[in-house]
Amino acid sequence: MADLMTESNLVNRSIAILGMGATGRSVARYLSLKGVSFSWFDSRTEPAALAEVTASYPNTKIVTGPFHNEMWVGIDLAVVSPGISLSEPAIVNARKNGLEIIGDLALFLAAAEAPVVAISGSNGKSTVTTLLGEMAKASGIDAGVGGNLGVPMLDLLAVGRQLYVVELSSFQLELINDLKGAVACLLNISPDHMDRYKTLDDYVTAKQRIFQGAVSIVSNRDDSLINLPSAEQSDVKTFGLDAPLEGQYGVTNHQDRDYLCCGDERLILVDSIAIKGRHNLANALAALALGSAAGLKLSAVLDTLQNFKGLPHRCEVVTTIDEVLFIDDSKGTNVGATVAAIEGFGSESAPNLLLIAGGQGKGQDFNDLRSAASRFVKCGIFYGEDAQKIEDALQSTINVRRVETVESAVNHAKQSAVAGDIVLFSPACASFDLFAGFEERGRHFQRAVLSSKCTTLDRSDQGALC
Ligand code: UMA
Ligand code: ADP
Repeated sequence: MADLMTESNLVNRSIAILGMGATGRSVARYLSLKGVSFSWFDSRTEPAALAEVTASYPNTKIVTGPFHNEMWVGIDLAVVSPGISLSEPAIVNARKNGLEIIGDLALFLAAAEAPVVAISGSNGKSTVTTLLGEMAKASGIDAGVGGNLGVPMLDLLAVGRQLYVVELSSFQLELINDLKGAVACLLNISPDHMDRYKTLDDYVTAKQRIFQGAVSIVSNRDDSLINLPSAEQSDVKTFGLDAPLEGQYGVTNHQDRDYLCCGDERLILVDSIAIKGRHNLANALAALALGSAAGLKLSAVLDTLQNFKGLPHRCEVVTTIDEVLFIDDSKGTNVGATVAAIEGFGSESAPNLLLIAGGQGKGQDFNDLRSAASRFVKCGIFYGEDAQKIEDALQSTINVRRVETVESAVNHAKQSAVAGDIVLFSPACASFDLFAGFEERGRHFQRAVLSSKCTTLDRSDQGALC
């Protein structure tokens, strides 16, 4: 496929871009720079970027409104944005009729002239992608860092780059069969986007595509849903939270202190790593393995682990009020992430967490929260579109409270928490019922926590919930 995607071959294709979001616009920029023309389709009647796109591409055929079979007349290659489902009838028919359908990843891999590290997983992608980008910077390497994380990967391409570190979603992986010699990392798999996939198997299959054509692989040996390729197929490095075999990554205890290790070589003391929580140890191990696969300087890699404090809204400490810690994990957008956050901050001695969760459940099974909640959560405060579903799953296990907004959830938590408790905002859901995205949702939480009249807890109703 790569040969067909090179610049000289693209000029001879009749190309359609589907979607006018960040991806579609980056594809348009890329093709325009190469002097390749295209048509542009978006199934919304008035996509947000329509005015900008029309003004910037006055000579391009732009069609909005529902996709249909006739739109393919004269087209022989479609570049589809990740948010557009491949089960759209017009796309299903086009594929049946042999139309070539790709995503921005195929164009990117064909064009990238420096090594590529591709990172996927249900959770931890942005953390590990950013961490590895920081490690590269500390090693003095000019790396382009982006993908699903934010900057579309085609916008990262630049002459002189020495490395690309890209976060890939399952949507971006759906159309790829060959990673073209990239270093591929699959961090973990737990159900997500079940409103897009018919079965968990379909989602797992999409994620596993990251291994196809990879020159070396970094993956999680603790994750039973990941099917690792055999060592004969590729160079496979695993990480896990147990003691590692030779050449693998893991955690060992030496004289009562935990270390991240490669085989029996102790690399770094766990306590000196800046990102906290068990799930972040897995992320740190993955980054160590990736740093080695990408040829980064070990000293720079280790320095970065000591300094990188994590991204906003990922288990971010907001403040402590009257000995109650408030944590913003607004990026906890699925059950797997929230379970990791609960297990990361829960106390083994007695349930200490007040969990605030809710939003759009994306078809997930909230029963999967039960085991972690029963061990660590003293009460759950639920809001938003799928609050009832979370409550149904947990009400026999923990105390629950329903509220309308994130702000009232914070108020209830402030009234109920006692010294030593942790208020964990990890919604396990998408945010789009009430917010523009997880960042806005996290900002609402943080503002409510820090609101001036509540710099001390209101204890008038203390214990009302828990
Ligand atoms: N559109 C249609 N028909 C549809 C759906 C969308 O025409 O059925 C159009 C919309 O009208 C809009 C455009 O497609 O004009 C939007 O395209 P898109 O949904 O693919 O989104 P982009 O703006 O291109 O952003 C995508 C990723 N979004 C999704 O995968 C949904 C961004 O990840 C990514 O940062 C960006 O490419 C750059 O690579 C966001 C995301 O939520 C953060 N990702 C999911 C996640 O992390 O869980 C996978
Ligand atoms: P992604 O980009 O895959 O969404 P992030 O790095 O943004 O991942 O982290 C999102 C959330 O996922 C975090 O806020 C945390 O709750 C959870 N998380 C992070 N790393 C892991 C991990 N290795 N395993 C499970 N959950 C994780």
